[in-house]
Amino acid sequence: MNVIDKKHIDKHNDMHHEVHARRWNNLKLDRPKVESIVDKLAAFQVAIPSWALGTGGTRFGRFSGPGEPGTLDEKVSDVGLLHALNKSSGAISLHIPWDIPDDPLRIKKLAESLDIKFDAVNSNTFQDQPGQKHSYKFGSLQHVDQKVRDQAIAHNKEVIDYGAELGSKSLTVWLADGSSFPGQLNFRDAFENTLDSLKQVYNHLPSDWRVFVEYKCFEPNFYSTTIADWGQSLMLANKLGKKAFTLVDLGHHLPNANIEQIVALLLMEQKLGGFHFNDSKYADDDLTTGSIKPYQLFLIFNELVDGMDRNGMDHATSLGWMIDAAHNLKDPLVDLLQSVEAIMIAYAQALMVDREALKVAQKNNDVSLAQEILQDAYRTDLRPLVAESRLRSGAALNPVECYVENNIRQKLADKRGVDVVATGL
Ligand code: PSV
Ligand code: MN
Repeated sequence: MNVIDKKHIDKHNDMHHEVHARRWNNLKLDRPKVESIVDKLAAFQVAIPSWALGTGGTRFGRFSGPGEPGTLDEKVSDVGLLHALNKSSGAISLHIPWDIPDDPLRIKKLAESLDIKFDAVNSNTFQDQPGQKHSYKFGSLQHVDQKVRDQAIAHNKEVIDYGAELGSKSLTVWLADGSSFPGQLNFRDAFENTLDSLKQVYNHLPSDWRVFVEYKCFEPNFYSTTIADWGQSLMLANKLGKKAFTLVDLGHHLPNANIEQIVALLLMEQKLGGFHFNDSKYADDDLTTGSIKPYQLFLIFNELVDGMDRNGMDHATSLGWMIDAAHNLKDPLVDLLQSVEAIMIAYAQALMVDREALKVAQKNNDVSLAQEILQDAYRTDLRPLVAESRLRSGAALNPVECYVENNIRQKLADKRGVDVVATGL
């Protein structure tokens, strides 16, 4: 028996319909443009990372929650559950070897039955696995020893092969490689080794695949990271070729970095490939998207919409949209629903920006008016629009409320027990 099905969702929608209809009608009266945005929101899908379905830990400890998914089948089912509730989470992103599909056909079928696709596959050379021949303690694709590099290259190729069996179309490479002390590493050699290794991975990509090169300014290394920022990622992507792109993870920047500007320029270069959504106060905090800096999220979407439109890109399919978060305190499924909601709201607000008026204000150096235009979109409550789009897609008007009303976590705990710990960080 499914823990949630159509009849639960219909019941929830019936209960909340009257209030929703009033809010939606008022919004439509005030902002007729909203009707033209409904379908764009419905098409926009955000992939769920397989490693965010369990309770994440910090290096100080981990406090697991009840009913965590103990198998890949259960992880796919959890994403199916999210997708049933919001119809915006129709994809899962796997991390290998945390989620090796033992029987790809079975997993594929399960995913299809839940309307779930396989988004980017992620390699992991930031941890040693039991029985592994060479250690990644001093890096992987950058390593001074060719044997270690070869092992990491082979792993990335293997990840591509797993992904191909499931229907993925992209590989995301994030490297922990770097150094923690001055003098430990020759920067140039590390970069060149990484490039050389990535070239071999790139050559293994099927013709319709893309590789996303993720960057991160620090952590786990504290002095240098070999792919530390968008410049270094872009250099690699440019040298690798047309199937290589930069991936922006919102938590991977130094404090106050202007991420919206980075996004605008990467789109100008046609080199933005993927996105990892999360939020943070200090660094790579992996908090719920939109929970700390919702205005920044809106400004990023404002540039995304502007840049994708200028390039003639399809908003829903041209980039790999994904959440990359960890849930130490909240129920991971509720947290993911909240992240997707924040993403949808920011996207809707960006679609509401009066771009013609903004262009004129920019031409006239009318700084105040430019700000008014952006904030007019940002300060409009578009929650009824996002809910209406969900309603028309057959999802719940309020996914979090529907989840709570139906005691879903309790049902999962009854099925799976309270002691399972999901794989991940
Ligand atoms: C690294 O911090 C990262 O953002 C990369 O995307 C990893 O693949 C993911 O988190 C999970 O560790
Ligand atoms: Mn990431």
